[in-house]
Amino acid sequence: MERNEKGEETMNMQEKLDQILGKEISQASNEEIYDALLTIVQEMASKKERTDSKKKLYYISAEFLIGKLLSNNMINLGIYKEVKEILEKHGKNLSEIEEIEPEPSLGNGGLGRLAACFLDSIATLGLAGDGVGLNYHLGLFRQEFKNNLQKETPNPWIEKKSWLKKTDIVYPVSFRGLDVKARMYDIEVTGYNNLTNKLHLFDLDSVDETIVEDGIDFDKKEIEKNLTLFLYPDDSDENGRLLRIYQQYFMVSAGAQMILDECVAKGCKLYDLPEYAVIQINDTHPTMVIPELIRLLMLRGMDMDDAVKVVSETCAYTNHTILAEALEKWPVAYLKKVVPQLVPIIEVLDDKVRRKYEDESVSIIDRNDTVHMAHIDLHYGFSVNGVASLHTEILKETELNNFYKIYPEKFNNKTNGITFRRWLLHCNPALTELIDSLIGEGYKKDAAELEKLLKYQDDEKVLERLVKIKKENKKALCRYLKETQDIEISPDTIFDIQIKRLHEYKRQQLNALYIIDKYLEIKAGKIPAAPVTAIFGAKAAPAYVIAKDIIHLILCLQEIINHDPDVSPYLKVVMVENYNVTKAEKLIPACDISEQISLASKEASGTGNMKFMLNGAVTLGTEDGANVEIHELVGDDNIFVFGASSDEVIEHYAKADYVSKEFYEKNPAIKAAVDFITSKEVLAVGQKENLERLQHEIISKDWFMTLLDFDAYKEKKEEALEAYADQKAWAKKALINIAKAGYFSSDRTIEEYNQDIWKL
Ligand code: F58
Repeated sequence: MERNEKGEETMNMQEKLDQILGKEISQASNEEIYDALLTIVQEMASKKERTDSKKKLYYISAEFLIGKLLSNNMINLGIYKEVKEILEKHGKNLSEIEEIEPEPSLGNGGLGRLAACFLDSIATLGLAGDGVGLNYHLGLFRQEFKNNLQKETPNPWIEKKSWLKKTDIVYPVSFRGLDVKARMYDIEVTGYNNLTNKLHLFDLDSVDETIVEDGIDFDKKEIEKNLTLFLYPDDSDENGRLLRIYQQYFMVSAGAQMILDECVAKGCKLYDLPEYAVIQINDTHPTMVIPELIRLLMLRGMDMDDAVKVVSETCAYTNHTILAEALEKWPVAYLKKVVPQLVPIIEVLDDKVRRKYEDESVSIIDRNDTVHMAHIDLHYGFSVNGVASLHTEILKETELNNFYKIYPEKFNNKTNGITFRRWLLHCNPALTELIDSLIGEGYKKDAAELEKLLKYQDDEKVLERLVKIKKENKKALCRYLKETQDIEISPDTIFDIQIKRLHEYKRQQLNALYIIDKYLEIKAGKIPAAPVTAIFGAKAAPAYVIAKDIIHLILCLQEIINHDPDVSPYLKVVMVENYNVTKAEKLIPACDISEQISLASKEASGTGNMKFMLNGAVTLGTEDGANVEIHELVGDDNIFVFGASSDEVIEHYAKADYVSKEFYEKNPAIKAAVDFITSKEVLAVGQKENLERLQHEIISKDWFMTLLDFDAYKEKKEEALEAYADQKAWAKKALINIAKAGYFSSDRTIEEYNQDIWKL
């Protein structure tokens, strides 16, 4: 026994583990040890629970892509090393125990992962801020590959013993003709050496997983049984779209009631709500919180004008996209079917706008009786931010220019960030150790200190160690891919990685066309100097046909190329199945070239680009999103930039003068690559319908201008591959990237949110 500051006897870690296990660690199974650690961590985290300060942030989001929690929580609680050593002493391996934890399936992509990084930084900075979201039982779908196609299956992740804590807190939520109860579950969010915040996830007791059959199909009308089954249920039919409104309203109504309760308990008189709460609306999915809060305040006796004012001073909005199709719009008729109580409020909000501004384009309800959700946020929130400099500029100057002219003071930029606890300390312990040994540990709290590494940029020993660490991480990835997908790749090849949601604007198809071009060259006898392994990871939205066709093409290329003895020594293709946070943690530390090749102007920020940089990969990218800021930080010599600029792209759209067919017809390499999509080689392993559809799309439409950038991409990629040959020069680039990554710590981002928006 040890003694604490008060002189009381306390158990040390080993004793705690022994006690919970009721047996020797060496005699316990990995599952038992995982359960015991979960108990210990939860107990420690609860003891660090924050007592609320007057003002608190509520980060409302449809997604929280939190990843596995055990190791991260242990790192943040400062017990990771100790536990690892105790386990090792008893013949147990922490990474095997980590495998047991299911990854919570509560997110889709960058938006959800950003929310998770933010929760970590908010807690780490000691700010009072909780997350509010939904507890999806089957999460986003699980991706499986069959016959070179993506198949979706449910992704159940909630086990008997988990990080979720069921609470007794329940709020009534009413839909048209249906009253339900929202139960709150909590996940504790540990800060690094700091107190614990909470992620509140609402759920419905009556949800029934057994109604799901045949992949991810279920009766979309059985709201009581399906409400929190899936994140982003298929919205290609009306019932699917209505279900999304049910989900959104369920989340914001329960969230709003919780916020009001918490504030009132602290003495808030409702008129002073902005002094007690600030609500950050993560994209438009939680936008209904604005009319819902107005409604709730009116129910509590406030008149509408006051309620509008109070809510407008409480809510702030983050925009994550300029893609028009991603900006949510709901027909008034749908809202009437699900949440008729909000319709009169939204109509008044629209009316107020119309009285003030003649410009039809800023109205909330348009001529087709459709509600533009972002417009509610823009008029009735006090802040709107983009997520990277370029993105915010485009919002101001182009996409939301009409709003910017009305409310210039509301617009601000918050360049995204990532938590270094997960994306360096946890996922790359070897690199962390090297950095610790060179510059100390101060960078863990103040990421800007990473710049101290710059003084080692010509230190051969340091550069050699960097190369060695990368090689070991690549070997670990090779073992993992062999175990999980029976794929064999060599750590002696260049690992070129593109992992992100599958979307045409992100242009995985550009990478695929490059691979085809390379394949054809090798077949024609042009042997490349350096062998490359092209690695992809991506899920396509189940109803997004072309995205699924692109996955199909990549899987076909994987089968053809990896089995071709002429080509596979120089080129291999890997499509990682069911890409998620856990897989990202293994892929990113092993990467040499980070593919960030979206069509300029379309990627709001990107955050994978930052994770790769921090782990010593060099970016091959367009001047898009946060790539622009990476470029500015590392300088021309330490990034490979190509392609049309965002101004050029925006001009092409304005003039509608991009014709992909001209590129296809005039450029023989492009023609050969595009033709290959329906060649006999590919048709032998693929589906004609899918491949022809994709090919036709590229030749006749190519909305995201893949062919426009093909030559520039190929040239830059060759340059990068050649540069890799000089290992010392490459390691220097890697080191400079790591040293300059400090700016992208989400601690910096959160400090900015707090200073400019939340003011906690
Ligand atoms: C992402 N958005 C942006 N949306 O694409 C990325 O550039 C940015 O770095 C990130 O947000 C964080 O700001 C994103 O992940 C989605 O997943 C949508 C959710 C709703 C359905 C359509 C996709």
